[in-house]
Amino acid sequence: MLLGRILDEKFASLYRGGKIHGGVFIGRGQEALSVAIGSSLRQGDVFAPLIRDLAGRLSFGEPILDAVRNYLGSPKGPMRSRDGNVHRGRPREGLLPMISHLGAMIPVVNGVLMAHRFKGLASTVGATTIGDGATSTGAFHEALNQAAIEKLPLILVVANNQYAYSTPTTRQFACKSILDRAVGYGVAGAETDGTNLSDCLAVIGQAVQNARAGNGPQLIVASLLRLCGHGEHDDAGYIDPELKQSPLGRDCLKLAAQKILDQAWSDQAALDRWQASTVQQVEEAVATVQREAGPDPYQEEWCALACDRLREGFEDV
Ligand SMILES: Cc1ncc(C[n+]2csc(CCOP(=O)(O)OP(=O)(O)O)c2C)c(N)n1
Ligand SMILES: [Mg+2]
Repeated sequence: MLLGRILDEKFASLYRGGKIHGGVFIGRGQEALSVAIGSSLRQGDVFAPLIRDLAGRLSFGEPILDAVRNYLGSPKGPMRSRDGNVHRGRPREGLLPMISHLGAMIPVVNGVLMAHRFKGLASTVGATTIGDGATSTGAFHEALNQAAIEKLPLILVVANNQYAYSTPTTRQFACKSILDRAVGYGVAGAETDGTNLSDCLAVIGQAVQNARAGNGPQLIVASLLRLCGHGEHDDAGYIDPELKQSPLGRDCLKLAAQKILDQAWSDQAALDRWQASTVQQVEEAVATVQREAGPDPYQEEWCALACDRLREGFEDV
């Protein structure tokens, strides 16, 4: 969580300094939920993160350098300078590169899970996240229905952060809770407090266990508030001040730190050391990438690292 927060803040700062072109999208306030997904999965599982999932990516095993190289346009990055922010991944390691069209990652995860089934790979699961706004897309409905019919081991986590851009949830759906939709599709559903790490770990851990045991798709709805703009270009001035003061507006990172102190699992001095060493880790990664040469279009073979197989003349031996 700490690494995700500090790295996100570094990207925001580089963006403000004009060092990152395009958009920067951060997950401030959503780290507990995201980390709970990444750390509940294991090798062989599939994770399809969304824009606010840097913390989840890191806990699933994405190297810090992948994120930094992608944002700073290094040709050593997973997408070789073609993408400037979040559409990166390592498909062979189960980390799927993000498609921006909302809802589109769910059928992709379904497809991978079907392929696992055809190959006879047992007990792997696939998890993906989606925002409250994106639950209204056609892709979401079609894919959840497909997963339900095929009884796929899909864990679909909805981060209900109360807004889609500036549109509040009252303008997005008329049902009381997004969880009501689980009933309509015949899938299991559970709610979690997205600001509370322990709760997220318990609920998502259980959902992963259920999916792995063959109980079909699991819909998790987490309530929280986006503690930042949609992207770093957005000052989020439209967010209701009452929501900020409500329990939804609590900072999951501060709550987790407080719990560590309350339970006497560690002390403030240790938390301060973690903070300092994480800042150092991030600064070193950024310095490393800033020393790397930029892309050279004349030397480039124009093939993404992820898809050798699509290259003309590629032979699978
Ligand atoms: C199908 C589709 N429609 C519109 C967009 C543009 N868009 C990108 S993010 C976003 C808002 C998403 O809100 P939500 O799903 O609540 O996620 P959040 O940003 O709050 O995490 C929109 C409308 C898109 N990427 N895909
Ligand atoms: Mg939202």
